[in-house]
Amino acid sequence: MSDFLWGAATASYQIEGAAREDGRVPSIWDTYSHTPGRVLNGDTGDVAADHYHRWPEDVEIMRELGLGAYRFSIAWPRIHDQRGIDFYSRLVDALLERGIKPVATLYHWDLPQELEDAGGWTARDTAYRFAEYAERIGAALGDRVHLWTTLNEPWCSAFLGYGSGVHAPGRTDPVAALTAAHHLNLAHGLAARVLPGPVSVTLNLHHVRGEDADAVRQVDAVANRVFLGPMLDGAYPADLLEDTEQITDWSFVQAGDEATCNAPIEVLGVNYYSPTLVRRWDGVAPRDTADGHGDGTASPWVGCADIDFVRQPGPYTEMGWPIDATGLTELLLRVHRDHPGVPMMITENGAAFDDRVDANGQVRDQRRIDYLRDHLAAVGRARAAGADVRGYFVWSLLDNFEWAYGYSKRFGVVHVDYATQQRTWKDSANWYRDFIASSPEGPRS
Ligand code: PNW
Repeated sequence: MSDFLWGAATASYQIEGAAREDGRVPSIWDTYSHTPGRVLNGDTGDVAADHYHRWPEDVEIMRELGLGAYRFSIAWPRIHDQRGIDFYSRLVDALLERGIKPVATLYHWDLPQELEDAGGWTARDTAYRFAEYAERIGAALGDRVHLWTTLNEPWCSAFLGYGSGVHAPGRTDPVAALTAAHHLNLAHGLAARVLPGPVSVTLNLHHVRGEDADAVRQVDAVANRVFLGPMLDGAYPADLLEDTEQITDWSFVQAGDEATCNAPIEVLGVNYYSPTLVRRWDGVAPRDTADGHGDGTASPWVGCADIDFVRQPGPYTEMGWPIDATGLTELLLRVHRDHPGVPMMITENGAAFDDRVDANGQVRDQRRIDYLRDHLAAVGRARAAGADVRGYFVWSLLDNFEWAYGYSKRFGVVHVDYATQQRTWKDSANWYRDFIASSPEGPRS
C-alpha cells in the first residue's frame, strides 16, 4: 500500500451555503460579500454549492473518484452551536466509512464578524481565540481527523484582507497587514499545540523569478519567509525587518512569540497556481500594474513600492494567471533545499476555465486536463530530484464561490449548475479518477 495521499480540496464559505442555519453566526465574508461593489455581480456565499445539505451526494462523488483524502475547511462561525459541530462530525464519519481520510483546515478565511469588530487579525486576542476554537473542535472530532491544517494561505488573509483590501475584511493598511501576518503566525503556533493529532499549515508560496536578485529576495521575504521564518525556524528574517523598517518597528512581536510560532508540523501544505515575475522599477518607465501598483488601488506588497510585478507571457487560465508548471518543480526543490527535513503536500493546484455543459450533457475541459497533467508531471520531477512530496489535492472538487470573483470562475473537476445545484462530472474528473487509479504511489516524472 502506498502512503501517497490523492485528494481534492474545498473550503467552507466557498461551497456550504446555509449561511444562517443551525446557529451559524456571520463571518467577515458574509459582511464583505453583502457590501455592494466588493464581489463581482454581487454574488454571496449564502447558498453557494449547497454542500451543507448535499454533502452525502458530494461524498459519494469523492468515493467514485477514488480519492484517498478530502481536504475541507471547518467554518469557525458554525462552532458556536452544537448543530454546526455535528455537521462536521457526520461528514468525517461518512468519509471514514468510505476509506477517505479527512484533512481538516481550521481557518479558510471565514473569521466570525464579532472578532473582526474587535480588531480581527490586527488584534492579538484573535490568536488566543483561535487556539480556543482549535481546542474545541479538536476535542469534538478528535482522532477521526487524519491531518489538521491550522491556516489556509495566511498571506491572503493578511495581505489581501488588510493590505490591498480585495478580500474580507477589505482594509487597506500596510501596518495592519504586517500585524495580521504576525497574529496569524502566532495563531498557528498556539493552535498546533492544542490540536489532538498531526498538524500542518498551508501556505500559498510564491515562486518568485526575475533578473534582479535583490528584488526577488525582497518579494520572497514578504511573500514566503514572513511565514516560513517564524513557523519553521522560529524567527522573522532579518532582511524582512530591514525592508519594512520605515513602515513598522514590529513592536507587535512580543518576547517569546517567535518561539511560539515555531510548532512542530507533520507536513507543509503548498498551494501553487502560477509563478511570480518581478523587476526593480527605475522610477521612470511606465509601471507594470499586474498587482495594482500605479493604478490607484492599494497593493498587497508591503514595502515593495519600487518593484513591478510583471505580466508574464501566456497562455493564461480564466483568472488571467499564466500557466507554467516549471515553477512548481522549482518551488518544491527550493523548499526542500531550505527546509530539508520538512515533508510537503500539494494542498491546492488547479485552474479556472470557462466550462459549459454541452448539449450532450458533457463538459469538455481538455485545458484543465492538460494543466493537471503538466503540474502532476512537475511534482513527479521534484520528487525524482529528492523533494519529499506526500500528497496532491486538486483545487477544486466542485465549482464554487471564487471569493471576489463570485461564481464567475469555475475551478471544479465537477461542474455545478447553480440554478439547479446539479453536479456534472467534467472530463477532467474522469481523467483524474483514472490517473489516481493508475498511480497509487503518486506522480512520477
Ligand atoms: C486560493 N492571489 O486563493 C484559495 O486557497 C482558494 O480558496 C481559492 O479558491 C483558490 O486559491 C483559487 O483562487 C487564492 O491573489 C486567491 O495570489 C488569491 C491569490 C492566491 C490564492
